[in-house]
Amino acid sequence: MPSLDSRTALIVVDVQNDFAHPEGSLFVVGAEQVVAHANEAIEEAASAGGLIVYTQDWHPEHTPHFERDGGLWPVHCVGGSWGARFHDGLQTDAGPVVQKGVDGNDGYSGFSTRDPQSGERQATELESILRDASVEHCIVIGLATDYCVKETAVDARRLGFTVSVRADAIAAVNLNPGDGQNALAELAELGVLIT
Ligand code: VGL
Ligand code: ZN
Repeated sequence: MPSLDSRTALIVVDVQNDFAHPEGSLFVVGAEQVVAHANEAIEEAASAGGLIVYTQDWHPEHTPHFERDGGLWPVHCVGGSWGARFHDGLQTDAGPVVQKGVDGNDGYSGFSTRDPQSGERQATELESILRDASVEHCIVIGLATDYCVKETAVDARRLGFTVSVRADAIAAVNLNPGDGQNALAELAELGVLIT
């Protein structure tokens, strides 16, 4: 496994109340462990001189992402709401925050968003933050394994980074039983190391 150093970025995906707090609208079972283990990972990355970047799901009140507007999900992570805030237990001062979903764009990856009408993809600032810091390896943790963690890890591979996912610091929505396990299997196929 690549050692953790200044060429490593820890990407902390969407550890926000709606996913990570039991009262959140899209609470992910197992998220309590994720907060604790994410903090450990943040400490480790920080002491090794690695870059830490947080992502936030950040939706408008209405978006085709939400069930009430024709999509899949209950209303969650509406920008500026309690649900969109980081979980209180998370150490949040270790690096920059990249928001996705802003302007009603869809998609799950921290690296890109997708216009729900045209399907057009647009990069977020995540890749340039990593390139500016000469990052080579990404460690992806957070929520949720089967959506934003997976898509962020897939994009990181596609962009040429080596990637690992820390299994103790992720949890899955599991809309269908096994989705989380299947996501990890797909990632392993792409050469993502599950640690
Ligand atoms: C996510 C479902 C909807 C995630 C975001 O962060 O994995 N999942 N929006
Ligand atoms: Zn969302």
